[in-house]
Amino acid sequence: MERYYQKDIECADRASIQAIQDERLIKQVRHVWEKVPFYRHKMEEAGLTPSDIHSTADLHKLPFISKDDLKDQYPYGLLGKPLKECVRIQSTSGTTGKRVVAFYTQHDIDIWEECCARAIVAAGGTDEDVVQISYGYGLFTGGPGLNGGSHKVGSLTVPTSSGNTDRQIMFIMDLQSTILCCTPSYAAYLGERMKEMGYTPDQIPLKAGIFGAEAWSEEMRTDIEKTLGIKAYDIYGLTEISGPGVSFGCSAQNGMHINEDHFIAEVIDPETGEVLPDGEYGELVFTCIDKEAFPLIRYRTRDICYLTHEKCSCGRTHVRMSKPKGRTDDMLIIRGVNVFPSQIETVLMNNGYAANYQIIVDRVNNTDTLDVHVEMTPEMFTDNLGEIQERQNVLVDDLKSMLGLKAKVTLVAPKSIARSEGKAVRIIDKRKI
Ligand code: DLL
Repeated sequence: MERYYQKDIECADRASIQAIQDERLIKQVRHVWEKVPFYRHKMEEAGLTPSDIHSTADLHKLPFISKDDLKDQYPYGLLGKPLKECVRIQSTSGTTGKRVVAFYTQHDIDIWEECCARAIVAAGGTDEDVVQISYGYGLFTGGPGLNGGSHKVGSLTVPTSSGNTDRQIMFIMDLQSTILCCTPSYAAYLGERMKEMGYTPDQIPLKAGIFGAEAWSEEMRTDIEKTLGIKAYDIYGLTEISGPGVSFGCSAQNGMHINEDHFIAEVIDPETGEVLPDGEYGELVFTCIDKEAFPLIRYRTRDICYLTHEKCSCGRTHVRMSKPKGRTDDMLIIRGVNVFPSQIETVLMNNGYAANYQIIVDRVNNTDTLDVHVEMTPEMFTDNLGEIQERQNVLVDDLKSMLGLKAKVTLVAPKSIARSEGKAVRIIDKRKI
């Protein structure tokens, strides 16, 4: 039977959700107009005052904000509350330029942790579970967010943080952990390591995993579920909007429910800014309607997905977002063709490879090159060059039909590509170096 952390709101009818959103949006717009000069200027530039926003139907009138705005306002420019009311910051793992620093009041933290609790309960978590959190703790939101959610559910929380793989496995086995929270790439690595150590899925006490923080394919989900003997749930979020739990997967494993009592989602055409209907891929945009310290309005996430209001078999009524197929800034343009790394991953996994690969893009004699390095699995490992060549050819053909582009494929030995304990680094774009 499906269980919920906050059934009344998670399964509320559309009219009730709409009413909550309308009321909170109006209040939030007034709040940022009064407290955050940045928003007042933006609204004035667009010829708007708070009295122009009567409901969510007026949301489209408000200007977008982007990561560049966040960088320009770093660190305190977007604060919606005095510093003395803020109790925490978290920050992005971004490697380029200034980091994004997000602020939280105690109220913001409570809401964030409730969102994570919803995700844990949706994955079957109860106060009898042992929840091992192998997302990084610290500035990254993964560890702290799920830690808070696990406390709210009343589960026994095991804050291992990321890394030290053999110790992770010792805790899984000794404490009989039932729910694992980490990035999908780290889950795959833990599975690989446990298999090497001789554990079979039925010996592994885990029953569910809550995996997110990076794009991962359905094929990778199936793979992880098989090796660890679990059901794998997706979880999505971003530091700017609070962290994990902005949306989460349910028993239907078909998209993620966005916590609509806190966030209004839109999908827009990234070129024109036009709002797109359900089912159409575009850039996801969020408006936080009850955030106090860091109230982002129409924030462009750069994540590419679509929304659906179709009824979900789990009983939750909140809109679902599809698995993000990548980010606008992850999309590679190779010889004019748009390529998402997730498409390459799908081809590899459909051919029996694990998600241990690297995509190397370069420009040689003014022509873009796409090189895919992929590890053979231990079972397929061979030094028979003919066989390797044959396997490479199959991948080249399949990539050609998926991408419409010729790639070079190099099969490499098992374990020769570095494993990641957090978000995997899979793209090396030498054109940018
Ligand atoms: O990754 C928050 C998080 C932690 C989410 C733990 C889930 C679990 P950032 O480091 O700010 O925050 O990165 C946010 O990661 O814009 C997406 O591009 C990507 N992302 C997050 N979750 C998913 C997911 C955390 N389930 C960025 N599928 C987002 C695909 C995801 N991409």
